[in-house]
Amino acid sequence: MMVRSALLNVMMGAARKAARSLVRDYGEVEHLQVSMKGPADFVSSADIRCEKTLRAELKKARPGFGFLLEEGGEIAGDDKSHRWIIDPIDGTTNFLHGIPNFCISIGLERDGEMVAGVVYQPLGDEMFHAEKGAGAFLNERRLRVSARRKMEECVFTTGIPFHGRPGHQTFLKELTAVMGQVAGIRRFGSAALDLAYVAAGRCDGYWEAGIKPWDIAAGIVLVKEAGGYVSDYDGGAAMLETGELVAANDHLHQPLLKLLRSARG
Ligand code: LIP
Repeated sequence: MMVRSALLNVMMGAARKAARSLVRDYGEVEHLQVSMKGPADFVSSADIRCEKTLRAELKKARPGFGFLLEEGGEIAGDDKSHRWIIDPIDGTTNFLHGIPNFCISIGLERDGEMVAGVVYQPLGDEMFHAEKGAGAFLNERRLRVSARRKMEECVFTTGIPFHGRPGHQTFLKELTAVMGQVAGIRRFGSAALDLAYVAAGRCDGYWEAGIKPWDIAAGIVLVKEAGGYVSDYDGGAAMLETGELVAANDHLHQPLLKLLRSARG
């Protein structure tokens, strides 16, 4: 019988509550107020509403914890050890185009280490959750990363830079280096769900550069607690700082890292 900590219950409760308005907004996406944060970088009234609910629920449960919010920015708390890292809608471009691949992502950082993560895909009611030392789960089912060892049997996910984003040429070199070695590459449009799918063994690995801490904070805990490896492009642990991340099982992590490094020269 799986016993969930009070902390995870708080995080999952906040995600479910915020998802109610999110699913409603998704049904009326064409009527949403949308503004641009930068080239092809959207924020909608749905992002703001969802983030407000998450913040209120988590503040009520843990008043002293700080926040790093995609829309609201950094908010210091009295408790300097704990910080929520939140993306109200990861996959915003999908959401605004009516593409049903988006989620709520809540990560908890303790003294600089990610220790708990929730990624909730509301349309499919898929609640991915993990806590340091307690394993990773999809709803009630325990998760393990895939056991595949051969690149040619693997499906990897990644993020493709777009209008206004840097790194197009570097990404094309990475893609060229990887695509000839594997069974498939997918671009789903949500880093948090990409990491959840690696934790669930649906995909065998994921890599991306130019991502934000709130896109990956929760997913890092999911992959680690499902027995996978996560690093930055140098093989270190500075994913949140560098915005570069490579995740896979222990057979594939180093070979994928090597391919990316050879491509980047
Ligand atoms: C998205 C990430 C995705 C990345 C997109 C964007 P958002 O986050 O999840 O992996 O490729 O450029 O950053 O903007 O939907 O929260």
